[in-house]
Amino acid sequence: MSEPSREPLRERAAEVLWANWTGTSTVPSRALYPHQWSWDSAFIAIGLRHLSPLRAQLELETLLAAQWGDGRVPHIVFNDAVPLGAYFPSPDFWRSTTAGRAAGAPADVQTSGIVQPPVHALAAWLVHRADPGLSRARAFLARLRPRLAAWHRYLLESRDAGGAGLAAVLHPWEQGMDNSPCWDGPLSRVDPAEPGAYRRADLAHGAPEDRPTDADYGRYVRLAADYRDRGYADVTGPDVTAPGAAAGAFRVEDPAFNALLIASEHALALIEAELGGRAAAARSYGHQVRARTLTRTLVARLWDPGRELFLCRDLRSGELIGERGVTGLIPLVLPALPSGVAAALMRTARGPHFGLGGTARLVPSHDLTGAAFDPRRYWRGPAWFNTNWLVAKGLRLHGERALADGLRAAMLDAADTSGFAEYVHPYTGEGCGARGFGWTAALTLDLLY
Ligand code: 2M8
Repeated sequence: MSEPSREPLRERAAEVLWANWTGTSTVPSRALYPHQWSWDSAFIAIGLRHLSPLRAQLELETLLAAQWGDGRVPHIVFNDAVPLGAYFPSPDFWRSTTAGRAAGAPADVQTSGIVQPPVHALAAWLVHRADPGLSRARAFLARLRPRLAAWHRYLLESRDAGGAGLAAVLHPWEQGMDNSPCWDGPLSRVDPAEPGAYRRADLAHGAPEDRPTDADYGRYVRLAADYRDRGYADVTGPDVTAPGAAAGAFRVEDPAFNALLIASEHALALIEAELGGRAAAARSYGHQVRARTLTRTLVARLWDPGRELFLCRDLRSGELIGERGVTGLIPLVLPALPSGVAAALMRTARGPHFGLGGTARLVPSHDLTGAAFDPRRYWRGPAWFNTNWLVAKGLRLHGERALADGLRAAMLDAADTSGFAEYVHPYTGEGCGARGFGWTAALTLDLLY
């Protein structure tokens, strides 16, 4: 789309990405998040490909070089040039090079031991398409393909805690919407770590009322420490509710996490087809079949026809969680979604809970009418650019062009006026959290190309 009036915005978005580039990857924010984050990198690569396809390839290569032997892609790859105290939990908390050895953590780079949503194969495919010649010359897809396949295998086998075929998350940081009200129930079972046992580096850079509470943080730390102390061993099968099983304290099947896995399975099918040959053609077909099967499983496990929204399933209780989070709209990105489900989701997006095209400027992270809604506090209400980009993509896919165009324009305006804020107030568009934020700038660029 040629929009001369948006040219200054494009230039400023590019400046943010150049400023956040470290030489091998991009930080979400120099101040608040000074390392490489997994799903941030995938979204950043999707925007960066328009400026430098080479850097976009390097971004994903750097992340996947830190993959563990069991296939997991860590949620943080630490930059050892950054002082330990700059971010908590720092590498000495995760101890990946010692506690993670059984799972095959790399010895030459420090990482966390948990994961984030698998947007990577989707990003790799989009990065390839930005410059197929460069991609082929560097064997970009050929080198990434086995790593992406191992990553998905890890999620579909080692993380199938519910036994139904979907991947489970073991920590709110894994799903990425850290303090979403969807987690309040499952988190209430977790005993918080002692407040004196750690120091919240995030509060040096973010307003406390925009960040998760101390009560939440104590529980995040406890869950992560328990997982670390088990050597990051994953437990699947029916014993997750065993008494005293700290391993099972937080186990949730999440719609966005699984929808992104399915979208990435579709992308892996395209990657295999691009690589060519008989074996790749067979693998491509396998990914297509799996994506369709997983879409059916997602609907069977997490669709709530009454609320017309996908919900999270608490595997500890076995029940669906009644909170309406933006996670429940993200399956709109799936091409094989039954048309009735897609139509219902679009009604929900426009309705009172998310207010799209009506009361809200951007899709909020949580139900506008819910008791837990808070327009400033992180993932409990503010609008985020990655989720809005996904919803806009889904609306377009399912034929809602006018609504998608309106959302795109609102995202560009909010990115512009907020200085590429980490998240914004869903009614006013006022910026919150960090500025010059990586995926905000990257996805702005993607909308402009
Ligand atoms: C936020 O999460 C980190 C922990 O991973 C934090 O709060 O310190 C979330 O918004 C997450 O989705 C995001 O990937 C990360 C870095 O932008 O920040």
